[in-house]
Amino acid sequence: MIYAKNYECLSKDDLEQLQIERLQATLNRVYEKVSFYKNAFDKNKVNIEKIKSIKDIKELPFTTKDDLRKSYPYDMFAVPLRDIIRIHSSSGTSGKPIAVGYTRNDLKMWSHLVARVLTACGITSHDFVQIAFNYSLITAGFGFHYAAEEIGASVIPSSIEDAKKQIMILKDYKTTALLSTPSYALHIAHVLKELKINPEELSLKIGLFGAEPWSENLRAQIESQLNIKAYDNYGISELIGPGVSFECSERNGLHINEDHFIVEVIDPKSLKSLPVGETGELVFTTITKEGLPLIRFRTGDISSLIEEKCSCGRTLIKMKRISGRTDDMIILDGLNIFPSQIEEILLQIEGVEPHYLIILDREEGKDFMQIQMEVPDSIPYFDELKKLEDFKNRIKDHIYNKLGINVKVTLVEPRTIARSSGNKINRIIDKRKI
Ligand code: DLL
Repeated sequence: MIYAKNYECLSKDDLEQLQIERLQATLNRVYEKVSFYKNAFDKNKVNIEKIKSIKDIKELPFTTKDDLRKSYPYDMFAVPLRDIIRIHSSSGTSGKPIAVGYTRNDLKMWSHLVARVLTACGITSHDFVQIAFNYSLITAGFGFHYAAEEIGASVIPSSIEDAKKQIMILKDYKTTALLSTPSYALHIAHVLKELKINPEELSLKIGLFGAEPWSENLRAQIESQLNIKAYDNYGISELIGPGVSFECSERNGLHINEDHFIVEVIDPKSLKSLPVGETGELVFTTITKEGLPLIRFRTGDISSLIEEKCSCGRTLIKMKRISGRTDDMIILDGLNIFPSQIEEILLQIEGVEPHYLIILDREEGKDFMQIQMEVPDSIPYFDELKKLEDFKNRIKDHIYNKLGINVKVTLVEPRTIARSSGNKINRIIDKRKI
């Protein structure tokens, strides 16, 4: 099912026409209303009259998180504060938060975009949608809530209650779709197993997960443990929240809502645009937002674009799932490694539980990576030293074969590594910076 066929299936020419009209209107508005953009355009000698095609977007300056931080809280809003009717903020996982203001039209548009996301993974008015995201300053809870109401689903705002309560709700309310971070879904699956509840006793069919990086292997684990089909979706609060891109039934890349966001991929070092298919940093320009319009916003997220006909019928371009961030990229022995690569490799090893910590440290001037894992249930703790040693070596060798790096592996008691509480989970401790 497609929520907005007239926009999600536009021909390339029609889409470009719509984009350029919306871009020009946005540029005029930000130049007039936001002093940051007036200064930036003047400084870079940008004549907005000359931006006549989407390709010309390269002439425009970038906006960074730092620019937004410097204008904290309201300096980059493009409307008077009386027109802002909701304020959220970025999750602030890396630094000071950023205030995001929405006008009435922004909120309407947001619900519409997230309704596309829900529809693409098969959620309809017949579904019971359990929203296990935090309802707070961050965008996830409210973003999904109003969209699920818009499509007429029965909305269960369970927020981030403890996993046992989530399970009680899943069972009693006959939830059919679970929305959460992937790590929280995994935690719920784990508690379900502890409670000896067979997932087949639940009515759950669909999982819609996002807000943090996850791998194909993690998807497979969540799907088998919860007996569902799991879908990825991506968004950023500065841009709107959830609703930027989403998987369809093909689950091979995330369609970008291009009639609202113009996407580019750039080389984060040279800042040059990269062709479709090449991996780099995602950059988005909002072309319909009123409260906080952003021009060439550098996300710090690493992905690439996929331009191919999708069997779902949407013509919206797709992006690959996020492989990491420019700023959580681990550099070790000159190699660039993303935490998602480590996860992908770990989960290929038999007996490995998807709970781990990556600790980066320095000893005698040499950086090293330590991976902290839990002893698998299949090896009774301290009982079988040889088996534990073999298990550690298997992990070390596997990582060395795949990535060419030597890691230290330490084992801790089962269930001692922090589980997701519903918020984004941090699996990296970089002691080198401390
Ligand atoms: O996480 C919005 C969101 C909520 C998206 C719920 C999807 C579902 P922020 O808190 O501003 O917004 O965090 C944005 O989270 O730059 C990515 O690094 C990361 N992120 C979001 N979705 C994904 C995803 C929300 N599907 C930051 N895969 C982004 C990987 C993701 N990373």
